[in-house]
Amino acid sequence: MIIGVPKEIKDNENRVGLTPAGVSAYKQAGHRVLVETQAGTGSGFSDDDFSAAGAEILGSAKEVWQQAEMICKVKEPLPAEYGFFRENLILFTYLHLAPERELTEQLCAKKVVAIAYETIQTDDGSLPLLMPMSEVAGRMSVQIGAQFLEKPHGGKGVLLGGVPGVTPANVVIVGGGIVGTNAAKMAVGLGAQVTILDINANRLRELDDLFQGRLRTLMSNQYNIAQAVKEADLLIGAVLIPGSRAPKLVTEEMVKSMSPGSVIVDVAIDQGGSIETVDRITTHSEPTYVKHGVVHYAVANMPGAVPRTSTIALSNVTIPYGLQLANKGYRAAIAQNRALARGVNVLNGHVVYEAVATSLNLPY
Ligand code: PYR
Repeated sequence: MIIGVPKEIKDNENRVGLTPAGVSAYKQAGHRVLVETQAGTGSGFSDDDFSAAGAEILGSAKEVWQQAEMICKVKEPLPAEYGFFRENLILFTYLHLAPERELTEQLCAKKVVAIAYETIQTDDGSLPLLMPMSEVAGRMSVQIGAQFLEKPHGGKGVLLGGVPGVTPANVVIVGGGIVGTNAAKMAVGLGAQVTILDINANRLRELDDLFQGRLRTLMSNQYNIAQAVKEADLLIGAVLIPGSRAPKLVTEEMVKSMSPGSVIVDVAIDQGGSIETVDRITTHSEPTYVKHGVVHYAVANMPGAVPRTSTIALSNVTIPYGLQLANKGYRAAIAQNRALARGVNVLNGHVVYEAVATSLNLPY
Protein backbone atom coordinates (compact mmCIF):
# COMPACT_ATOMS: atom_id res chain seq x y z
CA MET A 1 0.00 0.00 0.00
CA ILE A 2 1.09 3.60 -0.49
CA ILE A 3 1.00 5.55 2.77
CA GLY A 4 0.92 9.36 2.67
CA VAL A 5 2.05 11.70 5.44
CA PRO A 6 1.15 15.34 4.72
CA LYS A 7 2.34 18.25 6.85
CA GLU A 8 -0.24 19.29 9.45
CA ILE A 9 -1.81 22.68 8.72
CA LYS A 10 -3.76 23.44 11.89
CA ASP A 11 -2.59 26.48 13.87
CA ASN A 12 0.70 25.63 15.60
CA GLU A 13 0.22 21.93 14.98
CA ASN A 14 3.77 20.69 14.90
CA ARG A 15 3.11 17.00 15.26
CA VAL A 16 3.41 14.68 12.26
CA GLY A 17 1.51 11.47 11.48
CA LEU A 18 4.54 9.16 11.44
CA THR A 19 8.06 9.13 12.86
CA PRO A 20 11.03 7.80 10.88
CA ALA A 21 10.69 4.64 13.02
CA GLY A 22 7.12 4.32 11.71
CA VAL A 23 8.28 4.78 8.13
CA SER A 24 10.81 2.03 8.66
CA ALA A 25 8.12 -0.32 10.02
CA TYR A 26 5.90 0.25 6.96
CA LYS A 27 8.87 -0.20 4.62
CA GLN A 28 9.86 -3.46 6.27
CA ALA A 29 6.32 -4.70 5.67
CA GLY A 30 6.69 -3.91 1.96
CA HIS A 31 4.83 -0.60 1.70
CA ARG A 32 5.77 2.77 0.18
CA VAL A 33 5.68 5.88 2.35
CA LEU A 34 5.36 9.38 0.88
CA VAL A 35 6.16 12.25 3.23
CA GLU A 36 5.53 15.90 2.42
CA THR A 37 8.71 17.94 2.64
CA GLN A 38 9.20 19.56 6.06
CA ALA A 39 6.30 17.55 7.52
CA GLY A 40 8.43 16.48 10.49
CA THR A 41 10.39 19.66 11.10
CA GLY A 42 8.22 20.82 14.00
CA SER A 43 8.76 17.50 15.74
CA GLY A 44 12.50 17.54 15.16
CA PHE A 45 12.54 15.09 12.24
CA SER A 46 14.21 16.31 9.03
CA ASP A 47 13.50 15.20 5.46
CA ASP A 48 16.87 13.42 5.62
CA ASP A 49 15.73 11.47 8.71
CA PHE A 50 12.64 10.31 6.82
CA SER A 51 14.63 9.51 3.64
CA ALA A 52 17.13 7.49 5.63
CA ALA A 53 14.22 5.45 7.00
CA GLY A 54 13.02 4.76 3.45
CA ALA A 55 10.42 7.48 2.82
CA GLU A 56 10.04 9.31 -0.48
CA ILE A 57 9.90 13.07 0.10
CA LEU A 58 7.37 14.95 -2.04
CA GLY A 59 7.21 18.70 -2.57
CA SER A 60 3.54 19.37 -1.86
CA ALA A 61 0.54 18.18 0.12
CA LYS A 62 -1.35 17.73 -3.14
CA GLU A 63 1.10 15.12 -4.43
CA VAL A 64 0.96 13.21 -1.15
CA TRP A 65 -2.85 13.18 -0.95
CA GLN A 66 -3.25 12.29 -4.62
CA GLN A 67 -0.75 9.42 -4.73
CA ALA A 68 -1.43 7.82 -1.34
CA GLU A 69 -3.97 5.07 -0.70
CA MET A 70 -3.93 5.73 3.04
CA ILE A 71 -3.31 9.13 4.62
CA CYS A 72 -1.76 8.96 8.05
CA LYS A 73 -2.27 12.27 9.84
CA VAL A 74 -2.63 13.74 13.29
CA LYS A 75 -5.54 16.19 13.21
CA GLU A 76 -8.81 16.29 11.33
CA PRO A 77 -8.55 17.68 7.79
CA LEU A 78 -9.29 21.39 7.45
CA PRO A 79 -11.38 22.89 4.61
CA ALA A 80 -8.23 23.47 2.52
CA GLU A 81 -7.80 19.68 2.47
CA TYR A 82 -11.39 18.66 1.69
CA GLY A 83 -10.65 18.95 -2.05
CA PHE A 84 -8.23 16.01 -1.72
CA PHE A 85 -10.95 13.58 -0.54
CA ARG A 86 -11.86 10.78 -2.92
CA GLU A 87 -13.70 7.47 -2.89
CA ASN A 88 -11.95 4.66 -0.98
CA LEU A 89 -9.12 6.86 0.28
CA ILE A 90 -8.34 5.63 3.80
CA LEU A 91 -8.02 8.53 6.24
CA PHE A 92 -6.35 7.45 9.47
CA THR A 93 -6.24 10.32 11.96
CA TYR A 94 -7.98 12.05 14.89
CA LEU A 95 -11.35 13.19 13.58
CA HIS A 96 -13.60 14.24 16.52
CA LEU A 97 -16.59 14.36 14.16
CA ALA A 98 -19.31 14.88 16.79
CA PRO A 99 -19.00 18.69 16.68
CA GLU A 100 -17.88 18.76 12.98
CA ARG A 101 -20.90 18.62 10.69
CA GLU A 102 -19.26 20.03 7.56
CA LEU A 103 -16.27 17.69 7.70
CA THR A 104 -18.56 14.71 8.31
CA GLU A 105 -20.72 15.63 5.33
CA GLN A 106 -17.65 16.03 3.12
CA LEU A 107 -16.29 12.63 4.14
CA CYS A 108 -19.66 11.04 3.40
CA ALA A 109 -20.13 12.84 0.08
CA LYS A 110 -16.68 11.76 -1.15
CA LYS A 111 -17.01 8.22 0.28
CA VAL A 112 -13.74 8.39 2.21
CA VAL A 113 -12.97 5.48 4.56
CA ALA A 114 -12.56 7.59 7.70
CA ILE A 115 -10.97 5.84 10.66
CA ALA A 116 -10.76 7.94 13.81
CA TYR A 117 -7.91 7.27 16.21
CA GLU A 118 -10.07 8.39 19.11
CA THR A 119 -12.77 5.75 18.69
CA ILE A 120 -10.54 2.72 18.23
CA GLN A 121 -11.56 0.86 21.36
CA THR A 122 -10.52 -2.49 22.76
CA ASP A 123 -13.03 -4.89 24.31
CA ASP A 124 -12.13 -3.70 27.82
CA GLY A 125 -13.27 -0.18 26.85
CA SER A 126 -9.85 1.43 26.63
CA LEU A 127 -8.94 3.81 23.83
CA PRO A 128 -5.34 2.92 22.94
CA LEU A 129 -4.85 5.60 20.29
CA LEU A 130 -6.34 8.38 22.39
CA MET A 131 -4.58 7.41 25.60
CA PRO A 132 -1.12 8.89 24.97
CA MET A 133 -2.55 12.25 23.90
CA SER A 134 -4.87 12.21 26.91
CA GLU A 135 -1.78 11.66 29.04
CA VAL A 136 -0.03 14.57 27.35
CA ALA A 137 -3.04 16.91 27.53
CA GLY A 138 -3.79 15.95 31.14
CA ARG A 139 -0.21 16.68 32.20
CA MET A 140 -0.12 19.89 30.14
CA SER A 141 -3.39 21.17 31.59
CA VAL A 142 -1.73 21.80 34.94
CA GLN A 143 1.36 23.48 33.44
CA ILE A 144 -0.91 25.69 31.37
CA GLY A 145 -3.21 26.44 34.28
CA ALA A 146 -0.22 27.37 36.43
CA GLN A 147 1.00 29.76 33.75
CA PHE A 148 -2.36 31.49 33.26
CA LEU A 149 -2.84 31.85 37.02
CA GLU A 150 0.15 34.19 36.92
CA LYS A 151 -0.80 37.87 36.99
CA PRO A 152 1.01 38.84 33.76
CA HIS A 153 -1.05 36.18 31.98
CA GLY A 154 -4.38 37.47 33.30
CA GLY A 155 -4.67 35.21 36.34
CA LYS A 156 -5.25 36.00 39.98
CA GLY A 157 -1.56 35.67 40.83
CA VAL A 158 -1.58 32.41 42.73
CA LEU A 159 1.27 29.90 42.85
CA LEU A 160 -0.13 26.37 42.56
CA GLY A 161 1.91 24.93 45.40
CA GLY A 162 1.83 28.00 47.63
CA VAL A 163 4.81 28.39 49.96
CA PRO A 164 5.21 27.57 53.66
CA GLY A 165 2.71 29.71 55.55
CA VAL A 166 0.49 30.35 52.49
CA THR A 167 -2.24 27.99 51.32
CA PRO A 168 -1.72 26.27 47.97
CA ALA A 169 -4.11 26.73 45.03
CA ASN A 170 -7.28 24.69 44.69
CA VAL A 171 -7.27 22.56 41.58
CA VAL A 172 -10.60 20.93 40.66
CA ILE A 173 -10.61 18.21 38.03
CA VAL A 174 -13.94 17.07 36.56
CA GLY A 175 -13.41 13.53 35.25
CA GLY A 176 -11.16 10.82 36.66
CA GLY A 177 -10.13 9.07 33.44
CA ILE A 178 -6.75 9.28 31.73
CA VAL A 179 -6.78 13.08 31.36
CA GLY A 180 -7.98 13.65 34.91
CA THR A 181 -5.54 11.20 36.46
CA ASN A 182 -2.58 12.69 34.63
CA ALA A 183 -3.67 16.20 35.57
CA ALA A 184 -3.96 15.06 39.18
CA LYS A 185 -0.43 13.58 39.13
CA MET A 186 1.02 16.91 38.03
CA ALA A 187 -1.11 19.05 40.35
CA VAL A 188 -0.36 16.86 43.37
CA GLY A 189 3.31 16.85 42.39
CA LEU A 190 3.35 20.65 42.39
CA GLY A 191 1.81 20.75 45.84
CA ALA A 192 -1.68 22.02 44.93
CA GLN A 193 -4.80 21.07 46.86
CA VAL A 194 -6.57 18.77 44.41
CA THR A 195 -10.19 17.62 44.15
CA ILE A 196 -11.19 15.12 41.49
CA LEU A 197 -14.79 14.26 40.58
CA ASP A 198 -16.08 11.22 38.72
CA ILE A 199 -19.44 9.48 38.33
CA ASN A 200 -17.90 6.05 38.84
CA ALA A 201 -17.51 5.13 42.52
CA ASN A 202 -15.03 2.37 41.68
CA ARG A 203 -12.86 4.82 39.80
CA LEU A 204 -12.91 7.10 42.85
CA ARG A 205 -11.76 4.14 44.96
CA GLU A 206 -8.90 3.49 42.56
CA LEU A 207 -7.88 7.15 42.64
CA ASP A 208 -8.07 7.18 46.42
CA ASP A 209 -5.71 4.18 46.51
CA LEU A 210 -3.40 5.61 43.88
CA PHE A 211 -2.97 8.97 45.56
CA GLN A 212 -2.91 7.69 49.14
CA GLY A 213 -4.84 10.61 50.64
CA ARG A 214 -2.99 13.29 48.68
CA LEU A 215 -6.18 14.40 46.93
CA ARG A 216 -9.92 14.59 47.64
CA THR A 217 -12.27 12.41 45.62
CA LEU A 218 -15.88 13.51 45.15
CA MET A 219 -18.85 11.85 43.49
CA SER A 220 -19.66 13.84 40.37
CA ASN A 221 -23.14 15.32 40.65
CA GLN A 222 -24.46 18.80 40.08
CA TYR A 223 -24.34 19.74 43.76
CA ASN A 224 -20.77 18.59 44.32
CA ILE A 225 -19.54 20.10 41.07
CA ALA A 226 -21.09 23.47 42.03
CA GLN A 227 -19.49 23.40 45.49
CA ALA A 228 -16.06 22.44 44.14
CA VAL A 229 -16.08 24.87 41.21
CA LYS A 230 -16.88 27.83 43.51
CA GLU A 231 -13.63 27.21 45.39
CA ALA A 232 -11.47 26.39 42.34
CA ASP A 233 -8.49 28.50 41.37
CA LEU A 234 -7.88 26.14 38.47
CA LEU A 235 -10.72 24.09 36.97
CA ILE A 236 -9.85 21.32 34.52
CA GLY A 237 -12.53 19.79 32.29
CA ALA A 238 -11.53 16.16 31.73
CA VAL A 239 -14.71 14.29 30.79
CA LEU A 240 -15.08 12.01 27.80
CA ILE A 241 -17.87 9.91 26.36
CA PRO A 242 -16.16 8.16 23.42
CA GLY A 243 -17.22 9.67 20.11
CA SER A 244 -20.00 11.81 21.65
CA ARG A 245 -20.27 15.48 22.34
CA ALA A 246 -18.97 16.09 25.85
CA PRO A 247 -21.71 16.75 28.43
CA LYS A 248 -21.79 20.34 29.75
CA LEU A 249 -21.28 19.46 33.40
CA VAL A 250 -20.17 22.92 34.56
CA THR A 251 -22.89 25.52 34.03
CA GLU A 252 -22.50 29.24 33.38
CA GLU A 253 -23.86 29.95 36.89
CA MET A 254 -21.09 27.80 38.37
CA VAL A 255 -18.45 29.68 36.38
CA LYS A 256 -19.92 32.99 37.62
CA SER A 257 -19.37 31.77 41.18
CA MET A 258 -15.58 31.46 40.61
CA SER A 259 -13.42 34.30 41.85
CA PRO A 260 -11.90 36.71 39.31
CA GLY A 261 -8.62 35.62 37.77
CA SER A 262 -9.38 31.91 38.21
CA VAL A 263 -8.53 29.72 35.24
CA ILE A 264 -10.42 27.06 33.28
CA VAL A 265 -8.63 24.56 31.04
CA ASP A 266 -11.21 22.51 29.14
CA VAL A 267 -9.42 19.48 27.73
CA ALA A 268 -12.79 18.17 26.47
CA ILE A 269 -12.97 21.00 23.91
CA ASP A 270 -12.17 18.68 21.00
CA GLN A 271 -15.43 16.86 21.77
CA GLY A 272 -17.35 20.14 22.07
CA GLY A 273 -16.32 21.17 25.60
CA SER A 274 -17.58 20.23 29.06
CA ILE A 275 -18.06 23.73 30.45
CA GLU A 276 -20.99 25.92 29.39
CA THR A 277 -18.93 29.09 29.04
CA VAL A 278 -16.45 27.35 26.77
CA ASP A 279 -18.34 28.43 23.68
CA ARG A 280 -15.46 28.63 21.22
CA ILE A 281 -12.29 26.81 20.29
CA THR A 282 -9.10 28.78 20.91
CA THR A 283 -5.70 28.30 19.28
CA HIS A 284 -2.09 28.14 20.43
CA SER A 285 -1.67 31.64 18.90
CA GLU A 286 -4.58 33.06 20.94
CA PRO A 287 -5.16 30.47 23.63
CA THR A 288 -7.43 32.29 26.09
CA TYR A 289 -10.40 34.60 26.50
CA VAL A 290 -11.96 36.01 29.64
CA LYS A 291 -15.60 35.47 30.55
CA HIS A 292 -17.18 36.41 33.91
CA GLY A 293 -13.68 37.40 35.03
CA VAL A 294 -12.38 33.83 34.53
CA VAL A 295 -9.58 33.02 32.09
CA HIS A 296 -10.74 30.31 29.66
CA TYR A 297 -8.27 28.09 27.76
CA ALA A 298 -9.87 25.92 25.05
CA VAL A 299 -7.17 24.84 22.62
CA ALA A 300 -8.32 21.71 20.79
CA ASN A 301 -4.86 20.40 19.92
CA MET A 302 -3.00 20.90 23.18
CA PRO A 303 -0.39 18.15 22.51
CA GLY A 304 0.59 20.06 19.35
CA ALA A 305 2.57 22.39 21.61
CA VAL A 306 4.88 19.57 22.74
CA PRO A 307 5.27 17.91 19.35
CA ARG A 308 8.44 15.98 19.95
CA THR A 309 6.96 14.06 22.89
CA SER A 310 3.51 13.82 21.30
CA THR A 311 4.55 12.66 17.83
CA ILE A 312 6.64 9.82 19.22
CA ALA A 313 3.93 8.82 21.71
CA LEU A 314 1.26 8.89 19.01
CA SER A 315 3.27 7.04 16.37
CA ASN A 316 4.10 4.33 18.93
CA VAL A 317 0.41 3.43 19.19
CA THR A 318 -0.87 4.10 15.66
CA ILE A 319 1.71 1.99 13.84
CA PRO A 320 0.39 -1.47 14.86
CA TYR A 321 -3.13 -0.56 13.67
CA GLY A 322 -1.90 1.26 10.56
CA LEU A 323 0.16 -1.78 9.63
CA GLN A 324 -2.90 -4.00 9.86
CA LEU A 325 -4.77 -1.66 7.50
CA ALA A 326 -1.85 -1.57 5.09
CA ASN A 327 -1.03 -5.29 5.21
CA LYS A 328 -4.56 -6.65 4.92
CA GLY A 329 -6.50 -3.81 3.28
CA TYR A 330 -9.16 -2.02 5.33
CA ARG A 331 -11.97 -4.53 4.73
CA ALA A 332 -10.07 -7.55 6.07
CA ALA A 333 -8.37 -5.52 8.79
CA ILE A 334 -11.63 -4.25 10.27
CA ALA A 335 -13.32 -7.62 9.85
CA GLN A 336 -10.55 -9.26 11.90
CA ASN A 337 -10.00 -6.62 14.58
CA ARG A 338 -12.99 -5.39 16.58
CA ALA A 339 -11.01 -2.54 18.15
CA LEU A 340 -10.05 -1.22 14.73
CA ALA A 341 -13.61 -1.70 13.44
CA ARG A 342 -14.83 0.64 16.21
CA GLY A 343 -12.53 3.29 14.76
CA VAL A 344 -14.44 3.42 11.48
CA ASN A 345 -16.59 6.56 11.54
CA VAL A 346 -17.51 6.96 7.86
CA LEU A 347 -17.80 4.14 5.31
CA ASN A 348 -19.52 3.89 1.94
CA GLY A 349 -20.85 7.43 2.29
CA HIS A 350 -22.48 6.92 5.70
CA VAL A 351 -21.66 7.63 9.31
CA VAL A 352 -21.19 4.20 10.88
CA TYR A 353 -20.29 5.27 14.42
CA GLU A 354 -23.48 5.64 16.44
CA ALA A 355 -22.40 8.38 18.86
CA VAL A 356 -21.26 10.60 15.98
CA ALA A 357 -24.51 10.04 14.08
CA THR A 358 -26.55 10.81 17.22
CA SER A 359 -24.54 13.95 18.02
CA LEU A 360 -25.06 15.28 14.50
CA ASN A 361 -28.62 13.98 14.15
CA LEU A 362 -27.65 11.96 11.08
CA PRO A 363 -28.97 8.53 10.06
CA TYR A 364 -27.04 5.56 11.42
C1 PYR B 1 -5.16 15.61 19.87
O1 PYR B 1 -4.21 15.13 20.50
O2 PYR B 1 -5.04 16.68 19.26
C2 PYR B 1 -6.40 14.92 19.85
O3 PYR B 1 -7.25 15.25 19.07
C3 PYR B 1 -6.64 13.85 20.80
